[in-house]
Order: sequence, then C-alpha cells, then structure tokens
Amino acid sequence: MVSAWLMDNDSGDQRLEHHRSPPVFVSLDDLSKTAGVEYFKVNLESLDTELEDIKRKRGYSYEDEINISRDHLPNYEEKLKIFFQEHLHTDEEIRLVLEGSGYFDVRDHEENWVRILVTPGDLLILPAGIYHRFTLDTNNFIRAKRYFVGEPVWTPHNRPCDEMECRKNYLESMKKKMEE
Ligand code: KMT
Ligand code: NI
Repeated sequence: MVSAWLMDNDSGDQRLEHHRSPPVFVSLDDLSKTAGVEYFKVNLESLDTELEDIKRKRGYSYEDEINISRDHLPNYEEKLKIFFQEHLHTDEEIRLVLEGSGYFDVRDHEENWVRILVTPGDLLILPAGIYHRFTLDTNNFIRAKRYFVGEPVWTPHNRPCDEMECRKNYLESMKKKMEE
C-alpha cells in the first residue's frame, strides 16, 4: 500500500526514507488535492478488471516494462542520476509496480517534497507538468509497467521550465482544485 510523507532537508543518501522529525505523513486524498497525483491499488494476482477499466477509460494504448536494477538497466548509474533530477513531462507519468519498490518524490502546492513509497500493486499517475523525481530505495530494484496514451514520449524537462504549456496548465488545474 502506498505511503507518503513530507521530506526532511537532509541532502544525504537519496535511497533513505528522509522522514521529517517527527514524521509528517501525507494521505492519498491530500496528494490528490495538493499535487493532482492519482493512485489505484491493483490486484496483481488475479486478472484485474479494475486495471482493464482504467486502461480503457483513460485510453492507455501503449504499455511496456522497465526493470531498474544494476543487472538489467543499461547505463544504470547514469539513468538513476537522470531519474533523480527534478523534472516534468508533457504527458502523465503512469507506473504500475510489479516487483520491488522505490520512491517517487513530487512537489506539492507549497513546493514541499512529498516522498511516495511505491510497492507491488501500486498504480501511480503523475499529472503532466508536475515537478517530480524518482529514486530506488535501499533494495535497489523495481520492475514496473509503463503506460501511455498514444506514441510514448519519455523526455524529461529539467527544472526550471515554467514557461512550458503543460506547466501552466498544471498550475491552472491545481488552482481550480484548491478553490473547490
Ligand atoms: C521515470 O521516468 O522516472 C522512470 O521510469 C523511473 C521510475 S519507473 C518505476
Ligand atoms: Ni519523470
């Protein structure tokens, strides 16, 4: 089950939890309201009709798998550095964890880093235009499905890129959400 918390300001090992002292947890509801992040729990054991529903409703026409581990990912060290640079995408980042674990860090509306621990069965959807990053945890392994609407574009745009249309749209939609 996904668990999320506000990060401390310690620049030490990115693979550690980086809890604040005392810890401040963030609920899925808060994550949706303050960052537009969506989450679904998927049953990996049975053929999950909920997953098929989500794919159909949201038009996920493309899928593949990513295995992030020293033995499986070409240019492992270099890729990990790229994943952990604060960036955004012009489209949603959709990941379903199959094995292993890791942290997606997202900026909330107050620019706090929220660290989201993902484990098998977690389907996380980061909206287009949200600043975020990814790191493995101390297990050093994650295998996940990647979904996409149409032809996949994985390009990360490193911060700052506030002038991008997707960034402006994201901020606008968050503002609306906060006013609800
Ligand atoms: C990305 O784009 O940050 C990644 O694909 C890495 C995380 S996938 C579990
Ligand atoms: Ni990304």
